[in-house]
Amino acid sequence: MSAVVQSIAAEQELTDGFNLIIDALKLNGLNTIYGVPGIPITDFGRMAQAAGIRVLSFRHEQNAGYAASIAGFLTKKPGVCLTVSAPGFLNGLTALAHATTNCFPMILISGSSEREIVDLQQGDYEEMDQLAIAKPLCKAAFRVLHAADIGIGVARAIRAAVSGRPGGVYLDLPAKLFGQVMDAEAGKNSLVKVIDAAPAQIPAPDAVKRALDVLKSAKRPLIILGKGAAYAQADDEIRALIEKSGIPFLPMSMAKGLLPDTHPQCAGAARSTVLKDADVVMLIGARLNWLLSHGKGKSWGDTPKKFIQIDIEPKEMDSNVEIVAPVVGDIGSCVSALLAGMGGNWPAASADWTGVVSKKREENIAKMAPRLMNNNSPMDYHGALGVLRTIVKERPDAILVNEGANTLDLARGIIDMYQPRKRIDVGTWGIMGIGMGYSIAAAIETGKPVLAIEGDSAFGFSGMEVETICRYNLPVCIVIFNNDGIYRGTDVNPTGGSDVAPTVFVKGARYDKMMEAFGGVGINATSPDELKRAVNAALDSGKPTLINAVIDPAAGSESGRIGNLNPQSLLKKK
Ligand code: ADP
Ligand code: TPW
Ligand code: MG
Repeated sequence: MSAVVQSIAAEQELTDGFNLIIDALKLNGLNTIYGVPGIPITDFGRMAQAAGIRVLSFRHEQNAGYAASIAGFLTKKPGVCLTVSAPGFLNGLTALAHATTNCFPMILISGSSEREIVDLQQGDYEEMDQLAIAKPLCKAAFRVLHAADIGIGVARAIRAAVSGRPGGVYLDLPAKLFGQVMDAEAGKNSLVKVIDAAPAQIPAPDAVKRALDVLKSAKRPLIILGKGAAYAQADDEIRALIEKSGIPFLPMSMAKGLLPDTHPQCAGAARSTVLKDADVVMLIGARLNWLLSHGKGKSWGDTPKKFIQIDIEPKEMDSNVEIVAPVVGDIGSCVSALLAGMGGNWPAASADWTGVVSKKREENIAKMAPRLMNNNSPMDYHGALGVLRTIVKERPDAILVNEGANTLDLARGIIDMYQPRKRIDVGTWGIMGIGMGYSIAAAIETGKPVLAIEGDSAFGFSGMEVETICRYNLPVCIVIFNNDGIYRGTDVNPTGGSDVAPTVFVKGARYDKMMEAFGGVGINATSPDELKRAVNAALDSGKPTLINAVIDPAAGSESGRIGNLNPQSLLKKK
């Protein structure tokens, strides 16, 4: 209780903004806050901690924001990020936009300066019209001016974040609100426990029938699972649909593990074949954006396709190509309705087609296998990822965080996942900087060990949070694929000048020493064998560990797997 409240408490039970916000969050099961303290939210953080909320302090708001965003993905509850005004708010805003883009529920709560001064632009401490700036970058934005409206404000933020297509919500709390006092009983009554925050959205029976008719007509069907399917937590229904239909499935990056990548119907290792040759494609919680080449062009081949799409967002339909069977609703309800409609004797996908897919898949896996077993030093990507692949197989409940270019693309292809929501990565934007925020939130929200596989450049975006990882003693093992730079460490400055090329970093950097600075374990690994020993030791001990994995600077390729998107390549194509 703040001093003001205590002094008046004798006559009348009072409460204040601080307590009402805390009570509103707790009432709705939001028990963790990721943030950075400062005016005007320092005391709020202290009081929240005192009231039993877990308040995790970061070194930069962007990382706290990414942590909140992935907490939302992992739990289906909005992750909460707390920042100070103007600069802190802006630092958190990238993560809020990221959450919205990726359809993760998140609430960014920022303290803000005095409205009267901000609106007259009179130059307050950290003055900024935050609400206006946040609006175009999130799903919804609200400001609370009166303590009596805190309950409603928090309720609206929660509903906006998790209902329908999930996304980021901004909640603006001006400094004055925190100290506002009101009658405790009235305050308690003003709080709202949100009932059924993300109501089921049942698909129309016609839409389900239409989808089943199209599916039945298919000769070479394919199911694509996206991270919306992972988010939905309808794991059993999705598995039943896939196994009952016998249709090959292709998991998008963060949908890997929804069914094991080793499942006989998994077409991950036959991606180009299934995209080219399928005649009916059912998308479940995946958008036809750049990650799927917009559903057209060379990678989709010449076979005419019919698309079925399951998504909670009706506006997603026909976004890139015609969707002949849109099924709008939440994935759990839609997949259950499809299963019910399939009845007892649904014809399994033709053995001709599934045979072609399995053959391709086995060929590709066999081709890759010897490269994964090399013990070269310095390591190449395949040698290093070969051992990490085995470690993940042996520890399927560990959470894998992954960012970089080559480090991302090759790890995604090589490391099989076995359980849902165990792979979290750069997402829809291909963003660098999620690494440490995601690792922290994954450890906090799930209690499972975390293995972060990071490009040396990617790591740099959030590297200071290794202190946070050590401070909270989290079971996070970071492996840095250190190839001395972005994509490769071998570029040279064409002018011969003393500046190195823009993609090149300090040669032979020892990132492991950063971890030692904060009391964590740091290890330099120069061969796959050393890497294997170090990762296993880290995951066994649960101690914060950073392994500097020395990778041949010449091993990678420009932009990893998406070099074709570089303007130079686009010019050449024309
Ligand atoms: P990926 O990158 O894995 O292909 P996307 O982020 O492009 O996946 O697509 C996720 C889709 O899932 C979004 O269009 C979103 O509207 C949808 N989605 C998210 N949650 C649900 C849900 N519970 N039910 C139905 N659709 C959902
Ligand atoms: C926020 C552009 C894409 S990948 C990458 C950058 C800078 C780093 C690649 O190097 P890394 O991996 O991590 O060492 P590797 O194995 O290939 O050497 N800023 C943001 N997001 C993106 N995507 C970039 C820049 C980029
Ligand atoms: Mg690199």
